[in-house]
Amino acid sequence: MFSQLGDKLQEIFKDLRGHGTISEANIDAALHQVRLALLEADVDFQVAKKFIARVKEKALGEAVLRSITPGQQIVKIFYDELSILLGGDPAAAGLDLGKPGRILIVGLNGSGKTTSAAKLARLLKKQGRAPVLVACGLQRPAAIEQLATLGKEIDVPVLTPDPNEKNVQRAAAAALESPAFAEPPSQGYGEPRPTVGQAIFDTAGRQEIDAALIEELKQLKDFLQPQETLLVVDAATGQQAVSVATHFNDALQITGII
Ligand SMILES: Nc1nc2c(ncn2[C@@H]2O[C@H](COP(=O)(O)OP(=O)(O)OP(=O)(O)O)[C@@H](O)[C@H]2O)c(=O)[nH]1
Ligand SMILES: [Mg+2]
Repeated sequence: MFSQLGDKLQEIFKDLRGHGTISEANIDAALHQVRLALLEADVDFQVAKKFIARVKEKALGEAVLRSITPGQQIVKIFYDELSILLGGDPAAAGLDLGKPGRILIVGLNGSGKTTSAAKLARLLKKQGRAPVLVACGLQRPAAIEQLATLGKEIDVPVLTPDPNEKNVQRAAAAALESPAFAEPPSQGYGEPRPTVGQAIFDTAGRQEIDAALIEELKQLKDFLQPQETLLVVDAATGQQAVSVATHFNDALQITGII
């Protein structure tokens, strides 16, 4: 998807650069083609529209059109705005090493929550923190096993609920009282040894239309008061990602996206 979009943009930019002088009509034509290319790449309509409006406003600035290399400058505006659109610099998680941290992982079924929870735990461990993975997806026993297996691979403790526990809030409460969270294991961490755990709560997948399950997540969030609520989305979902992110954000005020 991105390589096709890249090829198209290259073509459009090559054409723009070729012009010695550039008129508003040249810019409009290029923007029209870029918009089509974005929509063909399954970029959300509103996102494409806002992007085009921002580029146009900057490109029509006097300084750009009167410069010696207007084509080059406009290509640079495109490039800068595209970088922002694609995420800019990743933000660091707002976790304080000195305080116990709680990270809630949410997302649609099969979006990669459990895998991302383990990747995040591995990253935090590398940074000298003491992550603990907590299984809060209680519907499927295999989901708990999956988290336990991943935790073993990266040598991070995994807190699993009592097999009879059907209430996620109680499962989360039990995990927070567990010694693994309060006192991270003495081995396997660098110096200085972290004194408090960073708990990552892996939840069961939801469909954005499933109000009851979303409500359960809301209650879990109210109970946990996590510093971070991270939404995991599959990078290949295209424009659907916008509606998914909007729904989850409305219900849970997410703080970031993986
Ligand atoms: N290629 C690729 N596959 C991934 C990635 N993350 C997860 N997967 C795969 O996607 C599938 C689903 O990943 P999970 O982490 O189990 O997703 P989940 O959101 O926890 O799924 P549920 O708990 O069932 O809702 C698995 O087969 C993963 O191996 C990724 O970054 N790249
Ligand atoms: Mg999972």
